[in-house]
Amino acid sequence: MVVLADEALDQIPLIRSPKLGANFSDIPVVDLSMPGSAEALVGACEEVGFFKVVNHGVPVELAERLEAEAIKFFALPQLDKEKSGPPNPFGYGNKTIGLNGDVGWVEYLLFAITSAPLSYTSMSFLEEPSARSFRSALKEYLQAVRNLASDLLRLMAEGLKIEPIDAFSRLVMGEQSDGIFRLNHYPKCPILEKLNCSLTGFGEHTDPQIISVLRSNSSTGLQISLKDGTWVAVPPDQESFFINVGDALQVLTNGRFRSVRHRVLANGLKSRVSMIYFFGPPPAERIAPLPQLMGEGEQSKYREFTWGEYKKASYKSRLSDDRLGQFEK
Ligand code: GA4
Repeated sequence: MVVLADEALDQIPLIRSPKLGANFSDIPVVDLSMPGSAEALVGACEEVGFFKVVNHGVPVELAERLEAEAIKFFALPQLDKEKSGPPNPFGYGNKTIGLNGDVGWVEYLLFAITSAPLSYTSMSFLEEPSARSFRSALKEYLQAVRNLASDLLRLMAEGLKIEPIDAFSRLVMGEQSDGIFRLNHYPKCPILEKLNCSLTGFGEHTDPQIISVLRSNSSTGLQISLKDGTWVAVPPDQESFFINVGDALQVLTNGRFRSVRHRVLANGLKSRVSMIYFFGPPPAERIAPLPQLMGEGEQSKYREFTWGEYKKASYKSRLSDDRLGQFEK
């Protein structure tokens, strides 16, 4: 590991990569206003496990309002922010990720989300009367992104030609479903401009859930790993949403869809703010390939587990671990 003069950076893995920043111009785009979007979505989930959604119908102002509230929060004095932490696993976190020693150049807020009625874990700063605008921006944003996720999951069933049309969406829209919402702030790190390497903002991993819906500001940093193992940078687009296939969806499709490995590198010049809604099923839900998707005689590639079991195993793992590996047959 390269040792930097700044002590705070010492603990964070530096990724050596001279050519970083080359953008991947082939990120699949799903245009919800176009015919054929269901097939485009399925193709993207199979080939990459990642796509960008345009003409999604979520007003850009909703994301901008929440982003502005998040920026205000992250600008508070450190001690004030820490009153809403540590994340165990929900709350404010700074540099440490998860419970097993992962670190990154990032601070964040993690909320558990329950549906029907939509609610989120409270934390110290949200109780303040001054957090009213944060709370209303959060609720409106979450509701809009839930509707988008529901549309996308229905489109997925349509594209795969399976019934019922809510085969996927029912898993994450029900009362007991297990959602998580994350607001990330990756401070800019000017010292990087002088070094020929990058700094880990959020280390490589796959998301355990079904799908994740991400929106970021216009700062670069997100990278995804393609089938051949190469890392490519995702050009930011604050008007679009980016969707990750998660581990649970890979299992539900018996490996047909790909849970995409991704990571975020710190930016030297501009801080990055991202918001991600992770859609998980109820803890008791059995995660196994949908029978409607299995060909004749096709066997499941995974041994059976519930979402609760998978989550428990996830929290015992390190970020970069191959979490699905231990459930493969
Ligand atoms: C990755 C996806 C989501 O950000 C997250 C993360 C969670 C956390 O930050 O607390 C985990 C990580 C994520 C997977 C493995 C465990 C749990 C950190 C970690 C090392 C909120 C999630 O659900 O899983």
